[in-house]
Amino acid sequence: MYNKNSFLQSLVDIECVKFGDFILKSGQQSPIYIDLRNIVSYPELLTNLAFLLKEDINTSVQRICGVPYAALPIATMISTQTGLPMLIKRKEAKSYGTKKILEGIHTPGDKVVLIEDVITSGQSLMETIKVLEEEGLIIEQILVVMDREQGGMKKLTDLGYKVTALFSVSSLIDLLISEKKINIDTYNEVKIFLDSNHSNSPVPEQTKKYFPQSHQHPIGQRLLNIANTKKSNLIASVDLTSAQKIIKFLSIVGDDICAVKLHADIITDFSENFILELKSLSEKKQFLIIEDRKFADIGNTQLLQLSQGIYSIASWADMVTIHVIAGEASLKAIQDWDTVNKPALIPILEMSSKGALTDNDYIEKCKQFLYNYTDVIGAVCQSTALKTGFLKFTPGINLSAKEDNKGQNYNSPAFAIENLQSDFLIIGRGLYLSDNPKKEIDNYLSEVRKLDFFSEIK
Ligand code: S5P
Repeated sequence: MYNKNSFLQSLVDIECVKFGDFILKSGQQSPIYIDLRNIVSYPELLTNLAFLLKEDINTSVQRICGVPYAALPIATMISTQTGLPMLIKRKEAKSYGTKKILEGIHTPGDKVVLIEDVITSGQSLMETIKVLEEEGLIIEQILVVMDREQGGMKKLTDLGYKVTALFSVSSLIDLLISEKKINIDTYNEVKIFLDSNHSNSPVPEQTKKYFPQSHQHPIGQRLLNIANTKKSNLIASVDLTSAQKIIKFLSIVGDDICAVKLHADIITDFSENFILELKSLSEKKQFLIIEDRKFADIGNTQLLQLSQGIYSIASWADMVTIHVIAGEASLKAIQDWDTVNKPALIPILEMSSKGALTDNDYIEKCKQFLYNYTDVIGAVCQSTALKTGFLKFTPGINLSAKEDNKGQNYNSPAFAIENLQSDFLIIGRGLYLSDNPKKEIDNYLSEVRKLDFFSEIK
């Protein structure tokens, strides 16, 4: 009854979607025009749309809010169908009375689903998000009716929001050509228009992801071998502060992880003895060691931080993280360092936390030189795509939490592998705070193994 395809076709019938030569609000010329506002004149269609959208709403959501104005009637309809209380964001605050900008009952911490009709750059959504977040509300998910595929989805995903679209312009024209509702010339014109606007590359296609098999760097290759043998791409981020507790935790989960990630500087009783024990356990249980030092300094200082001081990182870590904020020369200094004990480098390209400053511009600048350095085996990132042969490490992974109360954002293992195309999943509190880490790591592993991630040779 509520069918996506017939809904799309109706949009053309009622001229919410038109083909021709149009000038968009941005001044840009476009062969396709999309304006869903007229849906309000077709109550049955509006009911259908609400039905299609509500299917995707998470059970954790407590409030619903539409981006003004076009999505207000859609949100209202969903609210009445689901019983989810609604919030209305005004375009501007009232100049009298309460001066409220957000109407409806809410308390800080409430989880909200945002509804938007058409997403282009994501600007209107960002304005609504800002108001809601300033009120202490949590944007649990964002549902969009139509993605114009002009960068908005990617922008929001990069910022850590969970955003999904019911339709994209590509899926719309694919359907219309197959139903012979548009001709091949119109189809091609829209395709060309979309391609030329894809510079902001949308969220990666949900192509099936397989775990990589080979790597140019010996440490990268060892990591892949361990992961392939264990069928585990899990990296335990053990942010515990006691050496003894770290060792105890690793003796429990060591068989099921391919690497451990540490912050040596938070260990209150860090010692040479701890490193000896850690090394011996890593050999016995077969996992590698990452020191999450996140260097961010000039080349000379970084070399000192790697080789000297109480941590003497280069003498025990297989891999180390590094921000390349100081520029290419800081990376080159490590690459040029001629020593036997040199950890492989994992630059931080994109951070998982809310409001991270690692925007597209920064990431692209880093990518311009990263790939030239053989010590670099991959990068820490979220939605950013990496060149083939570079390993993608993704933190902010948790099976149950969506965020912490300090800015961290979480995705599930399946989402990271399928949507972010991650190779390795970094899990911290989701594991080490668990009452039963052995059982919990099995839960993570079974979600990963369900995906057939390790079953095929690429
Ligand atoms: O963007 C990042 C990069 C890193 S390395 N976001 C992160 O959370 N991390 C690290 O991953 C962070 O320092 C912590 O050690 C771990 C995530 O821990 P969790 O407890 O939030 O899972």
